[in-house]
Amino acid sequence: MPRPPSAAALADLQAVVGAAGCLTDAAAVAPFLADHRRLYRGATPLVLLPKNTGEASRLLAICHRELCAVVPHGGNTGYCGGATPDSSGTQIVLALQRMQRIRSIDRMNLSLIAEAGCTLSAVQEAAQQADRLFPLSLGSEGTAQIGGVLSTNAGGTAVLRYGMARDLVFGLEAVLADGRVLSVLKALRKDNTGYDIKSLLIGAEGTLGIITAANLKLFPQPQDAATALAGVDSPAAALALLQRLRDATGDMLTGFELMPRFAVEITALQIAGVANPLALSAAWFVLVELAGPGEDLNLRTRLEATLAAAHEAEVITDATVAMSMTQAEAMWKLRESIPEAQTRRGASLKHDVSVPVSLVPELIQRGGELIARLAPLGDMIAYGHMGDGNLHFNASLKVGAAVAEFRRCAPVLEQAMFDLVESLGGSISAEHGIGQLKAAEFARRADPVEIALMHALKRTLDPRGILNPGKVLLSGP
Ligand code: 2HG
Ligand code: ZN
Repeated sequence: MPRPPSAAALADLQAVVGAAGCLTDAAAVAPFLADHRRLYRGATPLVLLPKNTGEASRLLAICHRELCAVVPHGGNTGYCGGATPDSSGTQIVLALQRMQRIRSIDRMNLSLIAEAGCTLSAVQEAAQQADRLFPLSLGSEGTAQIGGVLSTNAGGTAVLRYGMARDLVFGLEAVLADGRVLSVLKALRKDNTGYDIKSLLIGAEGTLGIITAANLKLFPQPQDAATALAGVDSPAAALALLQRLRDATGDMLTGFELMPRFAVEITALQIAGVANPLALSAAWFVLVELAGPGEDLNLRTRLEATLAAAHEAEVITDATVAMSMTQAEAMWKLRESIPEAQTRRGASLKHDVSVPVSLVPELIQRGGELIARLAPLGDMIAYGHMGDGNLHFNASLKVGAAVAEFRRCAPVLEQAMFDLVESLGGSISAEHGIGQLKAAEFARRADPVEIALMHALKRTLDPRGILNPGKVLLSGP
């Protein structure tokens, strides 16, 4: 069991990184103590900022020897409190933000080695400069760091075509609980040797080791892209549109994002510069993106033809196809600003869930009924990555309604929502992970054998339970 760090242990840790590598001043430490959604507030004696893997390794060796708990910290854009220390004031924060080198890019092999503190945008830009694509894309990509993105196995808006973070990794470098450095950074498309250890660390939210660098998969830059906003009457119609687009465009379909009219309205109202597509008078909107080599037919023509046929068949009510990059960017800005608009509008209850794609309409129907019944002070705002079967099934407090009363509905609504999702064969956490937010529900609902195996792995990789205690697994090793 971890214990409060002694003054001598703190001094040893500070000596490894020097004055430039640690923060103790209250104002400097404050940003590391609250999570992005302001659900949690913790305390720490020290924030450590190692500048390389060697320093991170020495820090972990000390923490292991001294039984100090360590909370790894990236860009702090997570939704589940995974990077926030507890309130005991004994957990050390280890932030990777100074490790932001792109170590190498291999255009021929389509690979790039980035350190954990690189922002996702920095990785995308480095790939782009080499005329390659790193496809993972999130609203918070300017702030999210690659170490956190991999530790949480982040998803985002291009999963449909390219997969989640775990699918985009050749190899990893990580510091283990005792300070040993695991270095499996090879960029091989085929390497069929032994257990897939790197995949265990991805998505483990820093509970099995701390990712310090990764060798990432790149792709050729698409030569052509097309973006459109389509209006549909119902989620079932959106599903029919998805089917048509898949049939007509195969894996050129890179994005399929569903937004209710209400989400579009509040975003156009709250966020400056967001294009208002409300000339389309639909109940639901779908943001569609195609990308690919565009050899025979340009993709915009192909998208227009598919949408025209869908309109003819009364699957969609209307559509706008972006005629320029600026218009396409405006459509994405609308979609990606929804979380920010929700925050500005007031309190919200959020559920990041997934079901088989074919069941999304049923999820929306039944989930909407749950919100109306169990959280009547909220408006349903279910939106997101419909192509992946992943919706952010949220409720936003109605204007002028009582926030405390609304928040009191959260536990009952969450139980009902998770029961519904499970009855549909879905997941209670599609892309945001477990962190501390869902650790109890995960422990309660997961297959007991799976939980036992996770504890066995935790005992092996972190026998003293110093790595991110209380996250993912409710109790220690
Ligand atoms: C998104 O897809 C994020 O925009 C945020 O995952 C989801 O606000 C949310 O619930
Ligand atoms: Zn999302």
